[in-house]
Amino acid sequence: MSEALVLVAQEGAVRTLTLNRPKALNSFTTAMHEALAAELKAAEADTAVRCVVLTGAGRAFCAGQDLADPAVAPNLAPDARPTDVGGVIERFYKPLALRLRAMPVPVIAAVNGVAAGAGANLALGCDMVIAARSASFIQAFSKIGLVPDAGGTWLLPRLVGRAQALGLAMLGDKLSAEQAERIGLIWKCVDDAAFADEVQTTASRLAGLPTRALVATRAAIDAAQDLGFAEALSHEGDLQRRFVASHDYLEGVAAFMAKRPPRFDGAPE
Ligand code: T3D
Repeated sequence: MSEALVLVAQEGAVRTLTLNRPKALNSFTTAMHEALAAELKAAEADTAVRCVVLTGAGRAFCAGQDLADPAVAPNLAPDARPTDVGGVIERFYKPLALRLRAMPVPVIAAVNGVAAGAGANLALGCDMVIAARSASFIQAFSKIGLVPDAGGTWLLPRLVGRAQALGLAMLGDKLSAEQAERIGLIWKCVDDAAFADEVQTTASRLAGLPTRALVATRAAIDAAQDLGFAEALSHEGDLQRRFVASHDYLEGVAAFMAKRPPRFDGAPE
């Protein structure tokens, strides 16, 4: 039996999904897209999951689209019709990027090695990117005559500003994890030896925090990009009004007053 294209592991409330095509640097085929979508859907539906970690098997995180996949590989025959790359984006990359942005729990990209093309932007679309020091990020699109996709045109300028976004996207150079941390593209770069522990510790911490408030924080920060200051303040007020009714708020305040650690359950308010 062939090995699963996405490996699944559960430790406490942390669900780890590992892209598993190491020989092709975990690049996306249609089948791997389908497997990842199914596993994200399963994680969404499982109330025992309070944090998802996305990572890659072997030496890469993900090299983006599998350029040999018949669904997208250019057909060089003289009378061939162009492959429907736009259709692939609509069917697979767009739903994947949207799903990550709407997950009911925090999502960490644990970038264990090279993240190229859509693989880089898949990582950047997660809530937090932790990269091993030996990992790297490449906006590889310009090297093959394409533009950034999987959310790259939206994410890059918001993360690092227009100047850095254009430099990264036009030149397509390899950016080390250390540089990525320095310019604010990712949350953290950690030594390879400490990487697995750092990912698990951060994931466990997130899993023990008030899940609903974390997810609302993500949504509010994203929404604020398109709001004026006064509107953002009002939106924050609306959210606080909603969250003071939550069990996690009552627990957080009770724990503070009693000088004990809180036990958040992440339940709906
Ligand atoms: O086209 C559409 O559908 C639109 C959607 C586009 C989304 C995109 O992601 S476009 C960008 C696609 N990705 C790339 O262009 C990256 C291609 N890969 C690379 O540039 C390099 O492999 C890396 C810089 C990522 C790593 O380089 P290196 O030297 O460490 O490894 P390598 O030797 O190049 O690759 C190792 C193997 O993985 C190799 O196979 P082999 O020779 O051992 O049998 C290589 O062909 C394979 N591989 C790596 N990336 C891909 C791939 N095979 C298919 N597709 C890949 N993207």
